[in-house]
Amino acid sequence: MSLFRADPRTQEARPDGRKRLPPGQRLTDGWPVLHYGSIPRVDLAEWRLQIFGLVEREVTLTWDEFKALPQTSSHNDIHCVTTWSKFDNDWEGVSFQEIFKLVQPKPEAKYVVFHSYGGYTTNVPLDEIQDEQNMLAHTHNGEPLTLEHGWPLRSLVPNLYLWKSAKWIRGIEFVSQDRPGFWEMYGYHMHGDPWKEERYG
Ligand SMILES: Nc1nc2c(c(=O)[nH]1)N[C@H]1C(S)=C(S)[C@@H](COP(=O)(O)O)O[C@H]1N2
Ligand SMILES: [Mo]
Repeated sequence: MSLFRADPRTQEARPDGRKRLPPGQRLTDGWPVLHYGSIPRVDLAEWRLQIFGLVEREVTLTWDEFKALPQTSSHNDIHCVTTWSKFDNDWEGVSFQEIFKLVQPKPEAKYVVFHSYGGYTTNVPLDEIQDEQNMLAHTHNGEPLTLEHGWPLRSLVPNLYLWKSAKWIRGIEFVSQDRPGFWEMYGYHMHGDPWKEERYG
């Protein structure tokens, strides 16, 4: 049986007018697990989120401090560069807007680099994460993230290919110049817009 099937939702338009299913993508019902290397295990008591670089106030949060920040939810679709898309995900977590309030990015900050436990990194333009649906997510469809999907916390940038959404996040660095992360150094696109098929290069 195929993971993929015809679904009328793939023909829908987004509020921004773009087709809901980006070019070259197929819809899946499951949720494939993709990452490089092994799953890092972190004790919540030791877990830290470090927010640093070009900000007025560098901040390191414990898990309790993170959970005490205002929480938000979002509903969106995710798109993996290996061509699967998963529609109608419900996420809960903290929006990047809250993080910006906390640390106050300096005007010269133009990009962020996400750092994960285990060493993974990925780069995203700051402009790209302004919207409310971009967040640090701990809950998916009402359940805490499973270990393989990034427990306890992942970043979520659903308008870019999913490699830009770092699982097991431990740091957010604000930088002025774009800097390739893990897959970007291996030839993945610096930006990664699924509607422009910015897969590689
Ligand atoms: N820390 C970390 N985050 C990561 C990766 C990784 O290797 N390590 N892989 C990325 C890639 S290539 C994809 S497609 C998505 C997959 O997320 P999922 O396993 O929850 O579907 O995670 C992204 N985030
Ligand atoms: Mo990926």
